[in-house]
Amino acid sequence: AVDVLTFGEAMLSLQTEGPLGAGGTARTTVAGAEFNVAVGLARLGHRVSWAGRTGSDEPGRVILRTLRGEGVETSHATTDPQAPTGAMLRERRVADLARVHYWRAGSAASRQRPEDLAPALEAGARILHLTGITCALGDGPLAAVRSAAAYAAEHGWTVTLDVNHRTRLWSQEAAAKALHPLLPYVDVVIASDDELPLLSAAPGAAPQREEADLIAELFEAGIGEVVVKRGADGADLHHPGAAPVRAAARTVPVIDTVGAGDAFCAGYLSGRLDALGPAARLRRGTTTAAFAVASNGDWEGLPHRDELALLDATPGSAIR
Ligand code: KDG
Repeated sequence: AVDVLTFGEAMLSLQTEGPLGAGGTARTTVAGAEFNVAVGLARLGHRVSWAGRTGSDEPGRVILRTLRGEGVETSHATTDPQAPTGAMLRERRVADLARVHYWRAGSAASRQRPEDLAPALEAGARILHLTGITCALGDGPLAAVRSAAAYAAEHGWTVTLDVNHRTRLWSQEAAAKALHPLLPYVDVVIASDDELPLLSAAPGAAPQREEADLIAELFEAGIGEVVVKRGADGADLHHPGAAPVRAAARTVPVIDTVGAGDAFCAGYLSGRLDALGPAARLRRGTTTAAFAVASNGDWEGLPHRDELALLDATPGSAIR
């Protein structure tokens, strides 16, 4: 069995250096929240399996080759001969503001079905990592998330859910309707502060509610651990009946914030796998997030395990 099983849409990603309308060249790479988490965990030495669905095309081959090159297991990934691999364009509009365009309707990943995951689930894992993005891709992917979560919960795995709300994919109402029923299977919720209302039983009323009440509601629903991501303000960890544990974000030059949340997840899950205490796992999450923020691309700059202490070096220094 692997340490972590994850699945979701990985896409060909084109990234411009400036506004799309101004023309110019774009860099090609791979993006996708679960892809980013898988790479982050593999670099930290964990065994990860990515079981998403790609088209049988060149972007699909690039995704699988990149995952394999990073040491992620892809033996349970599936290909769909009838649909293309999804794509996205990340347009750097101004310095640290990116605009995203998607071509993912009808993509191979949007046609993922529960039965595609059977071999990956049978192979086993300690953690099943899910994100709300997969739930937004269509009825098949949502059913795949539900059945995988139910299987993992029944077999005693830890189920982690990063809400990862994407307003370009679905409305708050649709997200709340899909995500709330998953909670009985989930052990660890990871969300940014503004995403917590999406998990409430009464999402319409939730935006006005206090964060503490929303977290208490998650505990009542059986969630054992709530991790709140606060970007430049760090992250905090909540357990029922215990005082929250907080971690500041690490101060680094901001190059590109996209992917920071996924990088945080990879670091946090790595800390859990290593049985680190709450403060140390948050610290690993804020450290991996800082690597993502201080480098170009979602995952390219993520640290290998022996690089985790790199950010402790004096800024501007060269390691000789
Ligand atoms: O978290 C970074 C992701 O946003 C990116 O890799 C693409 O999965 C993606 C999405 O749906 O936006």
